[in-house]
Amino acid sequence: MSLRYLTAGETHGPQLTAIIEGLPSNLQLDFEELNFQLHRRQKGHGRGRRMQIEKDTANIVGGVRHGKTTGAPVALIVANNDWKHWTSVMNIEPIEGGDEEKRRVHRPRPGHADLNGGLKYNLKDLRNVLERSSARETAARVAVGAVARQFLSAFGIKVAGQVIRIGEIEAPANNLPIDDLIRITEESSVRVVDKETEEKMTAYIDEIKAEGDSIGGIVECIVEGVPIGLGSHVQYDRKLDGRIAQAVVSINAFKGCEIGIGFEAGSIKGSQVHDEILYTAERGYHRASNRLGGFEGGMTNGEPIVVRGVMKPIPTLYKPLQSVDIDTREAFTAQVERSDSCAVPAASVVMEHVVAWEVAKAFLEKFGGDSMEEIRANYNNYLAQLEQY
Ligand code: EPS
Repeated sequence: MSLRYLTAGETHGPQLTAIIEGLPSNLQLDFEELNFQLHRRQKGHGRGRRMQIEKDTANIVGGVRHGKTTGAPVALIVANNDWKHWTSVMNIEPIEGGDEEKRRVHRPRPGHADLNGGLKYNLKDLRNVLERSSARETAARVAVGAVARQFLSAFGIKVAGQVIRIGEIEAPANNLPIDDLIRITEESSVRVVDKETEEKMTAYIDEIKAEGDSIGGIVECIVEGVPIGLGSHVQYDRKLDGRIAQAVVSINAFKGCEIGIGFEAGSIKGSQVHDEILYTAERGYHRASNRLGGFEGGMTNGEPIVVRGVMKPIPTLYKPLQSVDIDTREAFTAQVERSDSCAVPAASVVMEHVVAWEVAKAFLEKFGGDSMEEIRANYNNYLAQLEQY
């Protein structure tokens, strides 16, 4: 059985819940580190008032004893502090005199799941759609990914993220060692390395917010220390780059994904794209460059995985867009609602975690075992095999 997870929960419901299955036993968990990752997702210039209400922590309620996984499913919950303001509207059981009808949503917001979800699930209260489609769910995905990240870390695999673009402002390229990248971006309110870019981006986000608008951007995730041969060329759904692309595009508001130089590969010559193969006794087989972002044939080639994702601007706008009321079928312009003007820095953290999850899953498929010790033995055996090759 391969690694899998499910999440449940609404943005204004009591909590988010996740169950992870397929983790080995004897993985030592660092709870502080888990909550640190959740905290990272809440930060970033451009976040709205909701993040002042929430203080996300992962509460593990199954599958772990005295800090170590047992091999049983790991269940975890992230409470919604905002729930206390929504108990009447969001009550699980029917209640007399509840606010459900009063707060019924019948005006679908362009760019959200509202209308499609209402039509598809035959729901006349669009709150039933928006509550689940909210990006609040990414808190659960980060919690799950943070567990995967700790698993990867036990094998020396590191994950970093950075913001590449917010609207018109692009960050200059850098080639920092991964530890420096992690440290420096953590100090930035927009998760960039360059200070001047940070200032430009924050001023730009403020401008967008003052206009009542929102802005998207591009984020990059790098995974270093990955062995050669995760994923496989033999079947479409075993290609790890394809699985990463699915995971990235499934993040709320993401519209695209690039591996390595991505779309640029369509406009330059083959000789300028492919990474030449080198061999030294010290490093074994490796590449002269990493334009293909660590993948050939759907398998890792030992170079760092480099993935980019593009996030559209958040569709909840203070500047209303035209839509149609589902009660009257008449046109209206959407009312003002609480929103983030830019969540790109937070999305960068989410992307790190969904990518970490896919890499951990592929790692377990290749070196799978029921305990960390068994996996480590399999892994070491494979590394010895590579050395002999
Ligand atoms: C979101 C709308 C806002 C965001 C929310 C995602 O929440 P609310 O509707 O309560 O104002 O704050 O993000 C989070 C709660 C979070 O944890 O990231 C949406 O509609 O997607």
